[in-house]
Amino acid sequence: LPAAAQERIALNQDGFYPAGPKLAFVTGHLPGGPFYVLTENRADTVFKGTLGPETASRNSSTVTRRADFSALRQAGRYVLSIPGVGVSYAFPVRAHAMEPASIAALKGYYYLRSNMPLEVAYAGPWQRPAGHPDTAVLVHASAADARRPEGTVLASPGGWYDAGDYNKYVVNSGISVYTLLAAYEDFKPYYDTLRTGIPESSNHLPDILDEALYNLRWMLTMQDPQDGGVYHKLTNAAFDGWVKPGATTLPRYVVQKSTAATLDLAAVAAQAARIFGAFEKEAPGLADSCRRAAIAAWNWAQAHPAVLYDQDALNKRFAPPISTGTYGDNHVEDEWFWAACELYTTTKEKVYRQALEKRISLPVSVPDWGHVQLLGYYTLLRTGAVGRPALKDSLLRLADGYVNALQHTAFATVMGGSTKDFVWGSNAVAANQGMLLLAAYRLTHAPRYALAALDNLDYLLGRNATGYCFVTGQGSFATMHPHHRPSVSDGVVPPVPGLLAGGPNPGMQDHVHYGHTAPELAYMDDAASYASNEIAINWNAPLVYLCGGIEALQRD
Ligand code: 9MR
Repeated sequence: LPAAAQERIALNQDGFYPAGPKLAFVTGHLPGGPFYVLTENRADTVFKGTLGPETASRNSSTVTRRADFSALRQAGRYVLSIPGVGVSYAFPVRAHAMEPASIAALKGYYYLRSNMPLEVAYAGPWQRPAGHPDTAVLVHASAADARRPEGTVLASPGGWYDAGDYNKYVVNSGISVYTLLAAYEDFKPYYDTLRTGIPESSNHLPDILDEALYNLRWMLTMQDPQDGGVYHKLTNAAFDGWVKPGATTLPRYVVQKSTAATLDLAAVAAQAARIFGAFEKEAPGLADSCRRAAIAAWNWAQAHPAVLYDQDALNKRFAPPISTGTYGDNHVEDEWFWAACELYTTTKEKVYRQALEKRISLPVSVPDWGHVQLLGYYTLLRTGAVGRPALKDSLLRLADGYVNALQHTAFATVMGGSTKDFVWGSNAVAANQGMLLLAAYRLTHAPRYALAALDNLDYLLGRNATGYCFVTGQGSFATMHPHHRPSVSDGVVPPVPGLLAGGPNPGMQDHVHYGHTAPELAYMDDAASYASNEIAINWNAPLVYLCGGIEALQRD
């Protein structure tokens, strides 16, 4: 059958839980009528249903009809057959259906590690030598001070590459590490035994903590030990070409310290101090170092409450000019709030309580690297450090708004309820909505929230207007050409696995011709499309949370 028929039947290509909901959506005008679920060899029809009414999407001219086969509970491998359209990709119904994605998404970070060789035993065909060592990084003119003048050589090794490029950014690391650590805090029994096949899998720390630690240790090196301030990023002056990790020997710089980077480090270091306190034997002294780093960062921020990272302004004053990712955030009240929440939760000190109280009524929204208010809410609600019904109320209000809108969308997902969802990195919007919905579920145990979270995971794994599974190496029809330098330069046909593509983005800032301009279709599986097909640490993190959280809840 032509691929087109398969792509018209949009469903979670990784499959379904036996007792869970099972929805597929067929796109394009159809008269309606029956649909069938057949065994993969097509010998038996195991389910017959009727397509739902035609629904128009708000985000493109796509129309859909729903095929609901939730009543099929028998484990197996199946295809969906729709007369007049064709047959879907084969998919399983099985226990632990989201486990492969859960493991792959977490393992995705291993492949982003910058300064260690990826060995064949762990990396398979994606093995490679170590990338950028970052043992001799220069202090950029924008970061120079009397103690560390321009050109001072620092060591800042380790950490993940941010995305498809080879730079390392503290702001983006903040939300990414938080989200992995939050997954651990929220689903501890699940992660205590989850192994992803990394070099540390045989040690006594859960793999998710080993992975988060790989980046956290790097973040700590970005802090000036003298004053507690944190450099905004470690970067080339300009992006590398399509080269292998570490192949270029261009100078690397740490640039100006910023309040956002410093508060982000304060937040995750405080969070880590809490978590690693339970692992004193496995990671001696770590909790204590993290706690001290967090407090020092906070104190620097107190003295520099709004030092923003403005790359254009910086380039007018300093050389060489820096043209890599900015993560410039010109509103840091939410970073203040989040850092205060983490520090208060960990230390119980009054100053942090006062700082968070001052900002507790700021608006909340689904998090991204520049909007972190809700991360503080998650922490306060998880730990009960501040007992305030209003926190729970506003989180639930946000979640209810989503759940109520869901039934009217063409793919019955929270994602796409608003055209505004389709930004650069829209797939992370879907994943972060899922994380919020799981938080709502954990607070209420109302199934509608967990089900809506699973709907969004279905979206990411194929139940969307493009028909793509957006996680490399998962599903049947997944992203193959991410904007990811290692994947492009390694000579291996399949891309590095477990990475979430950015997703539909009608902004199309890369000026690539996508073939579609409508919000939910503005996606191009082409390495040139950095605005729709890059990968990034802050996009994978909520995917890890969502897959792991759903798997964990299935087992409860
Ligand atoms: O994820 C970032 C997105 O929110 C911004 O709109 C975009 C443009 O500034 O940058 C994205 O982040 C990129 C970063 O700047 C550099 N590394 C790759 C990131 C993902 O595209």
